[in-house]
Amino acid sequence: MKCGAGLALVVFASLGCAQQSLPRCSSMRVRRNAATMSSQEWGAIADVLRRMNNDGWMSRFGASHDRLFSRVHGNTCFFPFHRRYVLEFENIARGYDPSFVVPYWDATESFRNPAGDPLLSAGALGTNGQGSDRCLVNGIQGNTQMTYPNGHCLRRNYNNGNSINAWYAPEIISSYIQSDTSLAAFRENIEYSIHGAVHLGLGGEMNTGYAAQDFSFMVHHANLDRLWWDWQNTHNAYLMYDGTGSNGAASLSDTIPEDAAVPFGGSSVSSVMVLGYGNVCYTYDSSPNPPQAYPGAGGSSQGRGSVNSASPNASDRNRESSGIQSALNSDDIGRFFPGLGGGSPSRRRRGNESDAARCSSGRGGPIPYPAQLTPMWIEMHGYDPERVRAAHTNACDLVTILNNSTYVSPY
Ligand SMILES: *[C@@H]1O[C@H](CO)[C@@H](O)[C@H](O)[C@H]1NC(C)=O
Ligand SMILES: *[C@@H]1O[C@H](CO)[C@@H](O)[C@H](O)[C@H]1NC(C)=O
Ligand SMILES: *[C@@H]1O[C@H](CO)[C@@H](O)[C@H](O)[C@H]1NC(C)=O
Ligand SMILES: *[C@@H]1O[C@H](CO)[C@@H](O)[C@H](O)[C@H]1NC(C)=O
Ligand SMILES: [Cu+2]
Repeated sequence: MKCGAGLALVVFASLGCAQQSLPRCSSMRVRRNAATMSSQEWGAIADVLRRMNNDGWMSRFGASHDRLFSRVHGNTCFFPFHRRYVLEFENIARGYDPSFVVPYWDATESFRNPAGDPLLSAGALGTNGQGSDRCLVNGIQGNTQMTYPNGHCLRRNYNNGNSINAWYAPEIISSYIQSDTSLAAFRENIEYSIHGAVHLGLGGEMNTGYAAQDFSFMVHHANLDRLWWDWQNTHNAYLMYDGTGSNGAASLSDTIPEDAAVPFGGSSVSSVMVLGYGNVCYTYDSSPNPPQAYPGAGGSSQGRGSVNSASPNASDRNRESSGIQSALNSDDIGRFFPGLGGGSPSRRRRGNESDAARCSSGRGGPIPYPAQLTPMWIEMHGYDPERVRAAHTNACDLVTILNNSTYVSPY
């Protein structure tokens, strides 16, 4: 309807709706893998967070996420909202320290034993909460008092005592990146898998609508944003925005929901679709650089980046891809890893593709079956339980197939 109207720089798409072309950023900051950060760098982040909290920013981010909750989860706006939201946090933090950049947390790497993730240590995001209130007592936000929605210590409460139930293996996320051909499908798979698993695994503050008060939220969502960017590159689908948005059928001209506590200035979804353009001046250390020119609407089916995998580590990516190519039959590769082309029929091994019983048992083989979202989490987000169950079964099918093959995970 109003897309592109009145703007000088417009490129007309074949479907009749004008797309605004945005200028390329003159400089771009680089979001790094949080696993590579030094203790000095974590210390600098701790300093910014303390000052932002004193100035009320952590509460404002917590409150705005809480109040926008039902509009920005469970629909395709999940991705553009959180891209804009983390960017706003980063922009404000840079007012305190011009070198501040939100790092990303590749939470797949510690999927077997998340509580052992180096980021969940006293030198980084902190360990499990302590005492009956589960107060976070160490790490960059240790012993912090929050004011939203009322006075409390910043909390963390692992979902399995002092351990955390298994997260999603990198191979599962790689499968989503390769096999999902619509953003709507990719959103469901990501939001119902690694997104929920990390929130639920950490618990405490991360298991509330104001989760953003825990900096874990920012590094987690920066990672989900990286995965979206990798998906966009893999499919050359920078401007794909389909399915249901925050207010009916998704449209690039939709305004991203915002709250007065953290205003976005009326940003449209289209303004955040392409990294490196307009006001979205950052990239990821392990992802392809932004395209040389602003992408046209529609794109092509030919991906420009050979991303295909969730891992930021190039050598792990290669071992994953070649291992899958030699261990899975071509039907399974076609279903789960179409980006890897045809498999080798001589190594054919049939997996049990509907092993729902083993899946829900929580047990796992070489790659553990990922934990399910809890009924409370599903209800809190207003998800359709049937869609959540279907996504989990699909992930379990893949785990069963990988387990019942010669594939050895590099992770
Ligand atoms: C990638 O992972 C391998 C182990 O799989 C490790 O030896 C190497 O140092 C990693 N590279 C980077 C850049 O982290
Ligand atoms: C494992 O693969 C073999 C063939 O290699 C097949 O006969 C068997 O049914 C599979 N088992 C499961 C549990 O999928
Ligand atoms: C697949 O798994 C189901 C559930 O565990 C089981 O009933 C069925 O026999 C299995 N099929 C094959 C071919 O292994
Ligand atoms: C993993 O697959 C192997 C081979 O099919 C099977 O023997 C084993 O029971 C599986 N493990 C689990 C925990 O599913
Ligand atoms: Cu959120």
